[in-house]
Amino acid sequence: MPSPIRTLLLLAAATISLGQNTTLTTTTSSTSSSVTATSSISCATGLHLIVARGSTEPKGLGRIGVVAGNVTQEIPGSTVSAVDYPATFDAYFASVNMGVAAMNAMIAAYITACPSSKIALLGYSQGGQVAMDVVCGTSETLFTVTPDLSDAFRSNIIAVVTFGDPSHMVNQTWDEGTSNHNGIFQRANTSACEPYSPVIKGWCDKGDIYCDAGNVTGVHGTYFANYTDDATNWIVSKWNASTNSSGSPTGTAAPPTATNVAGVLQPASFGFVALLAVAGAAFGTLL
Ligand SMILES: *[C@@H]1O[C@H](CO)[C@@H](O)[C@H](O)[C@H]1NC(C)=O
Ligand SMILES: *[C@@H]1O[C@H](CO)[C@@H](O)[C@H](O)[C@H]1NC(C)=O
Ligand SMILES: *[C@@H]1O[C@H](CO)[C@@H](O)[C@H](O)[C@H]1NC(C)=O
Ligand SMILES: *[C@@H]1O[C@H](CO)[C@@H](O)[C@H](O)[C@H]1NC(C)=O
Ligand SMILES: *[C@@H]1O[C@H](CO)[C@@H](O)[C@H](O)[C@H]1NC(C)=O
Ligand SMILES: *[C@@H]1O[C@H](CO)[C@@H](O)[C@H](O)[C@H]1NC(C)=O
Ligand SMILES: *[C@@H]1O[C@H](CO)[C@@H](O)[C@H](O)[C@H]1NC(C)=O
Ligand SMILES: CC(=O)N[C@H]1CO[C@H](CO)[C@@H](O)[C@@H]1O
Repeated sequence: MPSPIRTLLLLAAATISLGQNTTLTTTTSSTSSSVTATSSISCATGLHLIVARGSTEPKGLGRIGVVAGNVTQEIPGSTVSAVDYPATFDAYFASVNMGVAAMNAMIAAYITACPSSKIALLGYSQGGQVAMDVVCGTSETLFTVTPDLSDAFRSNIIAVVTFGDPSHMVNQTWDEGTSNHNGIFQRANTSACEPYSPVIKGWCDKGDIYCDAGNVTGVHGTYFANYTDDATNWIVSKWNASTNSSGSPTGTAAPPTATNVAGVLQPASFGFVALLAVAGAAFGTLL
């Protein structure tokens, strides 16, 4: 079980090796221009996927976008949105909080616009922690506590998929992969995950530095080659199951347009995000 000190050292080492800025300014300012987009949501006739990339990946879907892309090949009329958040190693705690706020806002906005929509949440690494924090609430040590996802949205969420989530806990019903250790930011309270257990799958392999608190450097990057098809098929099977019982979500749906397919950023609640950034900056500067 890694101590908080070991965890801090790990993150500090990662920060130094990447030579990253430790200020939050540049990462927050880039999110401040898209507030108007809420009214432009058009409801997918297929599945809507909300994707959170891993630490240090360029803005957009990141590597786990391959899973989202493959799902859209299988489910016609599906759309994909990227969570617009810093995804930095430095100021990791603040970054996760901003990701949680942004993903929560995207879910709320989308379901408000499209009440019968079916949604999948995907995340790699830090993005996996974001997705699980959104669903379960944030309970990990050192992180700002956040509430679990509103029950009002539960029936819309048909799949939650993570690769290499640092908040991974062993022996959960949703665990996939070969890991038998908790992650470096192990979740303190999984109670609120339980109602979602049939729709969560988290892949974590033995030795992964983050989700398994392991020491095998390459493992964290192997999920895409090893599990993309498993994850894709599982999401499609959940979609199939959801459409079989309740009928395809149509209603207010408009045909997906080029502007809401892969990579387009959805609005978040930036005032809230800014507050969280201030709260999290204290941790960031420690690193
Ligand atoms: C830090 O950010 C500043 C301003 O964006 C940039 O000019 C500088 O190159 C960055 N430094 C590193 C190490 O990334
Ligand atoms: C997980 O389950 C295995 C098998 O029951 C058990 O040996 C192990 O101690 C458990 N690990 C934790 C962290 O609870
Ligand atoms: C864990 O979370 C549940 C649901 O959010 C809550 O009712 C419970 O009090 C929490 N347990 C602890 C030990 O904080
Ligand atoms: C890596 O982890 C394994 C299992 O936890 C341990 O047996 C091994 O000694 C570790 N190796 C190093 C170099 O720390
Ligand atoms: C994942 O794939 C790599 C090769 O890319 C392989 O070495 C490794 O054993 C695989 N891991 C699992 C758990 O199957
Ligand atoms: C999902 O349903 C489609 C259409 O019935 C079917 O072709 C496909 O094999 C199903 N996929 C999975 C993974 O269940
Ligand atoms: C719907 O359910 C029926 C009966 O359970 C099954 O035969 C069929 O394959 C399902 N269709 C899809 C698209 O999953
Ligand atoms: C099974 C399948 O369709 N896999 C595809 C997933 O997406 C990648 C990247 O677009 C393709 O290379 C795979 O063939």
